[in-house]
Parts: sequence; structure tokens; C-alpha cells
Amino acid sequence: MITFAIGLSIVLLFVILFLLFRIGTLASIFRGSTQRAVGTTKTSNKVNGVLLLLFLIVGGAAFFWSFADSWDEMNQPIASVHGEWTDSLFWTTMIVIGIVFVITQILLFWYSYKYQHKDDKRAYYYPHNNKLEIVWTMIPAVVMALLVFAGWKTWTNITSAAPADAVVVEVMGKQFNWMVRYPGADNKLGTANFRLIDATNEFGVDFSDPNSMDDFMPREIHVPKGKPVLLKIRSRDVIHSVFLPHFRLKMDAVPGMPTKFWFVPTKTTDEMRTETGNPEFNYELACTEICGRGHFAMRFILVVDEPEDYEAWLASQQPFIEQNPQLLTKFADDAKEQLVLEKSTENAKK
Ligand SMILES: [Cu+2]
Repeated sequence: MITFAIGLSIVLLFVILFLLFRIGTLASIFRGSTQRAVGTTKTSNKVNGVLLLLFLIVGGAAFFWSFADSWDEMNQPIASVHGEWTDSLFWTTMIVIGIVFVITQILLFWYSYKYQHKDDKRAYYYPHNNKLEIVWTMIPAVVMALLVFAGWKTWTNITSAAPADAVVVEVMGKQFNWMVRYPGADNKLGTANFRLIDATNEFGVDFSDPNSMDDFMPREIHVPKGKPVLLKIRSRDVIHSVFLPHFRLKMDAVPGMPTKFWFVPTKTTDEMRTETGNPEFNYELACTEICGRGHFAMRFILVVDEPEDYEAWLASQQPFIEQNPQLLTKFADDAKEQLVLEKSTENAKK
């Protein structure tokens, strides 16, 4: 209600301002003073010109300051193979459009100031120049095509099919935390169905599927350095987004539409601690899709191990079903019920 009232008063304020402007214009027509720029118009032209120039200087300074200030956050060290490609693509594009942006903005605001209305100055009439048209159409078109082509090629590489020996990790987003599942020794994830979700079985794993028997759900993601890792991403409720900034990895988690992303980590967590000089450093998985009230808390730790440490960690994990054996009886009962049901239908048919 309060929001509505505030919105309405803002609209009314604009209506009043518009009416005042209209009245002013009508009054000046009535006085016959719109024919030439005189008196106040001249002053306001000058003021506008100076303000535009001021905007260029202050805005430009603020732009470079914010760029420099967030430099460290923007340039997190890279820890994946494809991260190098993503970054070189990003910086190439940034430099090309940055140069054009700076030049055009300077000209835009400087010209507004320099070529403001003056009584004794007439605008130079320059209707057409084919050569000029061709030059300023062709150059941006070629540059744009090159950027798009390079981007398309890199993206095709990044999103190609994962190697068969990739470590598979299922990442599931839910309001409000991430959950992960590993396929266990058989490297096959058991099937899942949202109908099977309950307080214990949060993934909705079908424990009548033999592939699910060794699946385990750790509290941290562990991956080996130098080996391909395939993230199979899904969501249980709304759209979330998997964001691992150091690996330059970002992929939406969409309910009902599994997505994936594979990458090769190049630095272990320990190596990164040495590189950043921060003994507390951890790779973080964050959610980058505003998904509700607890969105900010969707943080998950990812640890990159040396391959032998990874194997040791893997061996120390206990399958989910071993920790929750009651689920097995439940699924067995369900299967029994199903069998009884099928038998009785058959009997009824006879
Ligand atoms: Cu979120």
C-alpha cells in the first residue's frame, strides 16, 4: 500500500512538472519569444554545455576509479585450463570496446560544449559522404565479426563433450543450499526422481537402482588437479546458478532442465593458498541467480587436491545408503507393494 502511494505520488509529481513545462512553453509562444535564442535560452545553453563537460570529467574519473578500485576482485587468479581462454577473450573485447568507448564519450560531451548555439555561428551543412559511410560501417562490422568468431570458437571448445574419464559430480541447487552427489566406484549416478524427495532423501535418489548403492553426498566438493571434472547441474525448486570464479565457470541450475560444465583444475587449494598469501583461502561455489531470501548464504567449498590426496579422500567416503539403511527397507517395501499391486491387477484381469 505504502509502495503504491509512493509510486502514485511520483507519477503525479511528473504530471505536475510536465504541465508546468507545457504552460511555460505556451506562455513563451504567446510572448513570441521562441523564434530566436535570446537571454535565458543563451544562458541555459552555456550552463548545459559546461555541465556536460563536467559530467565527462567527473564521470570519466569515477569510471577509472571504480575500475582501478575493483581491479583485484575482478582479476581473481585463474585455476583452470579454459580460464586462460575466457580471460584473453574478455580482455581483448574489453580493450577494443574500451578504446572506442573512451574516444566516443570524449567527443560526445566535448562537442556538446564546443558547438553550443552561438548567434553569429551557422551549422556547417554536410549532407553525405559515401566513403565515410563505408569506412565507419565496415570497420566496426569486421571487428565485430572477428570478436564474435573468436568468442564462438572459444565457447565451442569450452562447452564440448567431456572426456569419458572425467570425474563426475552432481551439483543440485535448492532453497537455500547446494548439495552434491558423487557416483562412487562404478562412476554411474543412480537415477533420481523428484517424487522420491523427502527429509532424508533430499536428492530424490531411486535406491532400487543398483547404480545408486555407492553414491555418496559429501559436505565439500573434492576434485583432483589436472584431471577433467564434469559437473552435472540441476535444481530442485527455482533457478540457481553455479559460479566458481577462479575456474571462470558459470552455469545456471534450472529445474527440470539438467545442465553441465566440465573443466580441468590447474592449481590445488594449497598452491592457491601460497599464491594468494592467504592461508585461509578456499575455492568457493556461489549462487549467482537471486533465488530468494537465503540466496546470499548459498556458499559451498570446493577443494582441489593432488590426485593421490583425492584418491585417499574418495576412499574415505561412505555411501549414502550405508549411512541411511532405513531407506533400503523403505524402497524394498515399496517394491513389494508394487509387486502385490501388479499381482492383484493380474488376478482381477483373470
Ligand atoms: Cu541463489
